[in-house]
Amino acid sequence: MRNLRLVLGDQLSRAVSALDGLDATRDVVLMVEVHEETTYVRHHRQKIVLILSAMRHFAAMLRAEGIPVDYVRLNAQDNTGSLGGEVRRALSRHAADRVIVTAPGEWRVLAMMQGWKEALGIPVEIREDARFLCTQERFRRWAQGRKSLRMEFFYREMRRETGWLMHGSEPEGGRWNYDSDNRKALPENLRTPPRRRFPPDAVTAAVLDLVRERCGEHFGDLDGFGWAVTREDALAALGEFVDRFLPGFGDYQDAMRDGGDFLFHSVLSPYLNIGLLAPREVCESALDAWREGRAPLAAVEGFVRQILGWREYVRGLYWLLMPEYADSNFLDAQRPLPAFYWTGETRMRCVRATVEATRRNAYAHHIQRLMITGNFALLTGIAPAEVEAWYLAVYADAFEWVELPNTHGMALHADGGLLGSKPYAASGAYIDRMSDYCAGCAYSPKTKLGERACPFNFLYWNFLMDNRERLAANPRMAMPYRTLDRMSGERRDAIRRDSAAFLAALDADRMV
Ligand code: FAD
Ligand code: DLZ
Ligand code: SF4
Repeated sequence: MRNLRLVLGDQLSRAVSALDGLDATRDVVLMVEVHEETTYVRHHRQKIVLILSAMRHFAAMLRAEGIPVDYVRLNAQDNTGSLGGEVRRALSRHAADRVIVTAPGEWRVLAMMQGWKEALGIPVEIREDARFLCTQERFRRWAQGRKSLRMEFFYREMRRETGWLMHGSEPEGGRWNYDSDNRKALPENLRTPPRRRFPPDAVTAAVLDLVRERCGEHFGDLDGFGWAVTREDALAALGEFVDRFLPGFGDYQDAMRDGGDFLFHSVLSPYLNIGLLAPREVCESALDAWREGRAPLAAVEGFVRQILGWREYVRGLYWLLMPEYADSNFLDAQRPLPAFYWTGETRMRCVRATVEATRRNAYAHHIQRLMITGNFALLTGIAPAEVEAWYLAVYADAFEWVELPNTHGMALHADGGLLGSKPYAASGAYIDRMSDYCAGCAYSPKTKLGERACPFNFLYWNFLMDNRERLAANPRMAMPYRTLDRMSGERRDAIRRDSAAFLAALDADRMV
């Protein structure tokens, strides 16, 4: 039997299930660069370069092992531009008896693949993606019959199952979660060492030219492209993170600084998500650092929780709840996405800095995504689908299985609280405490009303007023509603007035 084995641009792992049992004397691996995948959202140009260059390097690595690879480039003559079209064309070249794929990371692509069997008239085997620490079946079992699907409970089960940071049946150090130690603001004089970049080789240089030529309309700088595009370099990035940044990871996990693009974060998500690194080896590197006394428990627990907890949990939820999940709109948010999400042209320094960092790097760290661009979209009622398309496009690590639950659930509360027990809504005081943005802003975080007032201040209370019926019964919202109710009617009117003026300016595309 001759198998055509399709490997997608985010499946670049030698251990991917589509390659299990491969017979190099008969089988062919198919990899295709297609217009459809580069444009279903207008991805950041660095994301496209990262994926296409990593695909080309991965194909070269397989060939060096003696595996036949049929690789179709984006600008190849006759490229049909779609995954389905290219599989069909490849079948006519290779007379295969069966197509083997690993399940993709997006519902959209899975639905497409499920139609191939009939469309191509040949068996199509869709294998489970085994690159995760929790199988879909295991997650379903955990979720079944539970009233609350909170991450923290899932995480504890995963800790017990892996034995990571466990002392018998108890968590190491006596606590499951060290988050309360992880909320420090950055001391002003603390400098983070610069991040290693990986200069483009000839393969990446060719892809950079291709993307410059074909994706001129897409968002994002290409100058200074420095992502690792091979497993070897991704491992070097992991080593650098564990040695130099992991010890500070916990303390400053929620901090933000203008120009501090990466701080103590790992910047490993693109490598994890496209297959250059495996979650197990990343966690084990961090655990080794703790065992050897090179990183404190709070930092390592915080880091492992992001991968063993959050990453596995959002993936489990995505496949449990899709496709209906994407359609919910609990807060009935309908506003279009403001143009400054693309241009950065706003007087709000925190938003401008986050958009500019995103444009420079195809990366922003979690708190920028959640508490700046996410929080602003939540408070101003931007339509979930528009916000989600933006996040899916602009980040190098964005694939729907991980982007959607984070945006739809965590940032926008569009799922009504399945993922987070309350909306992550915050006023300027929070941003001021966790960042240096406010010092250089046209607005003042200390001013609550009027022209100089930080928009997050009045928009926060306006959001609570607008959504009282939906949120007031939530026990975790009781305190803010009590504070709101203690305000004078005059003050509430003034909040309404300033918010209406701000939102009108936003809708009219005036500078805010
Ligand atoms: P670190 O802070 O160093 O964390 C370590 C690793 O933990 C990350 O590499 C990542 O693999 C994992 N992780 C951390 N937080 C999460 C989380 N909430 N969900 C899943 N995995 C997590 N992450 C993506 O990988 N792709 C996305 O498209 C994406 N979209 C997001 C959208 C919004 C609105 C928000 C609030 C978060 C989103 N995240 C997404 C989660 C998180 O912001 C990124 O994983 C993180 O910023 C990646 O940077 P890092 O590798 O430096 O992470
Ligand atoms: C994101 C992306 C891009 C930009 N280009 C390609 C491509 O040309 N070929 C490919 O196989 N995959 C690409 N990808 C990744 C896919 O979009 C991804 O596999 C699906 O979204 C499923 O997660
Ligand atoms: Fe952002 Fe408000 Fe601070 Fe300006 S004052 S940086 S808008 S939080």
